[in-house]
Amino acid sequence: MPSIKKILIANRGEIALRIMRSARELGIKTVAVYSEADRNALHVRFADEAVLIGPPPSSESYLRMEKIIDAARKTGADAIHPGYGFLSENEDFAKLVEDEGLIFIGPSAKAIELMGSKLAAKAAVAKFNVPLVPGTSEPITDVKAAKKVAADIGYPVLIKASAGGGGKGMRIVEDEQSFQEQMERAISEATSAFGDGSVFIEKYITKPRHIEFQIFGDQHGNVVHLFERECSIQRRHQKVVEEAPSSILTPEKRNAMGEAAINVAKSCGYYGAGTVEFILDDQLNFYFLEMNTRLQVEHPVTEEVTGLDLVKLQIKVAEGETIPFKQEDLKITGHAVEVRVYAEDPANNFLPDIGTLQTYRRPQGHGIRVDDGFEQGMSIPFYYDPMIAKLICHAEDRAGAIEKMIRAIDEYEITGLETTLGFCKFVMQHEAFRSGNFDTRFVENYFRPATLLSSNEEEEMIAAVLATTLTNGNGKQETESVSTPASNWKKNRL
Ligand code: MV4
Repeated sequence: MPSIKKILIANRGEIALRIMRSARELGIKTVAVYSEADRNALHVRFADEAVLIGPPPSSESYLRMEKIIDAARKTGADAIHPGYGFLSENEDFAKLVEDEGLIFIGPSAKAIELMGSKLAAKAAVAKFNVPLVPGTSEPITDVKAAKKVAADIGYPVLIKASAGGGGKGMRIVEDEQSFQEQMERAISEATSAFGDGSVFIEKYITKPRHIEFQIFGDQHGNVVHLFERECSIQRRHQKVVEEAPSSILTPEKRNAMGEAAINVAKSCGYYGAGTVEFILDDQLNFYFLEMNTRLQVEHPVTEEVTGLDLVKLQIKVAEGETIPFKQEDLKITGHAVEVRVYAEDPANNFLPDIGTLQTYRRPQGHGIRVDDGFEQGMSIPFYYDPMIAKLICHAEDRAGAIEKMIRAIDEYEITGLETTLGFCKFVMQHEAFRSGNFDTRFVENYFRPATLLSSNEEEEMIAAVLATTLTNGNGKQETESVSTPASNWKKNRL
């Protein structure tokens, strides 16, 4: 069994720190790579060694495979952890790492490649009796044949790009009249975005819940699941709130979905950490959507409810060890909620608000975890994802975790830039979220930018509404349409 002595972390920010911490606890040395924009970044300071790999744009640094391999060679690293994003789901990179005689801390290049194609993934999991959304299992090319399939499934249908994922390259088709146009657009978009114009059709599930299972495989064919995370609160395919467990799964449904998730992993000989994404319809039928072949941003909620360190587990199975527990040894303890804190302005269409963290004070106390990569005085570089931190709360039950989250958000002090903290608090206080009665349309259904206005801004807005009412002579309509967000905001006062 090869034992890893030095890991190069091919990433930056909070996840690079997260990985280095676990490596250090295992007595493993760490190597950071960094761009010119990250010279003073915490992941560089935290690592035992650091190698500059290029200019700020990720296309010239964190995405440069050969520079990263060079850095590993130079420092004598024997393994590479890709984190999430960047090269984490690039099968060519995984292959390059292995060809170099290094350990890729992740699945095989083959598994990454297979799951990267939605159609290939569907074909593989179908053989393992994993439920799929009704639709085509082959790429569609002929409009007439495709229309027939759509009519059989029943409108609305969704056209998806095989090479897409995470919501990229999807088109809803409401009726047969618009089918041809939408199909042509989907193919042309897929061709230019992914270099692969293969598209397929699925029944459109209109109010889905997004529930994903954390799975783990070792290199000896063992696969377990570490239960689910619910990630239905999203904004434009960007997750906002994640929790474990889901508030709608019964133990029976959890077992059935967990078993299906394990079968997805088995269908591609998976090892390492992976996530199997399902959607649930309003009857709680579940369908496999896609598999993410990496450690996910939201992995901490699973760590909190299982007590496991997923990064340590990743390192152990990468070294060839067997998973050190059985499925029946695992249980869910309490409830964990995570919110993502972004340097974005919710009042201004979530525009990135890069700048300096003039004040930066983390919340503290029982059951609170903050995974971040910044300190007071640092600025958020404009080149990368504007996530400042992940705030995770763990309590005995869901209500307790939500109350703790509200307390933690109130205690979190960030000045110098706009953040999504207030927006996260809005979600925590919303009746639909608290009751568990929500779906992936939560944000579009309930959130209006004016919801988060400060009281000063609210007064200005009321004044503006009054002015409109007085001047246009058609006050009723105007007043109603403009005043709704403001009165909404009162109920959810920060
Ligand atoms: C769907 C769907 C409804 N019906 N597929 C979005 C991300 C990608 N993983 C797949 N997605 C969806 N696929 C069918 N057949 C709705 C979505 C979807 C969604 C899924 C999970 C979480 C949030 C979402 C937001 C919009 C659409």
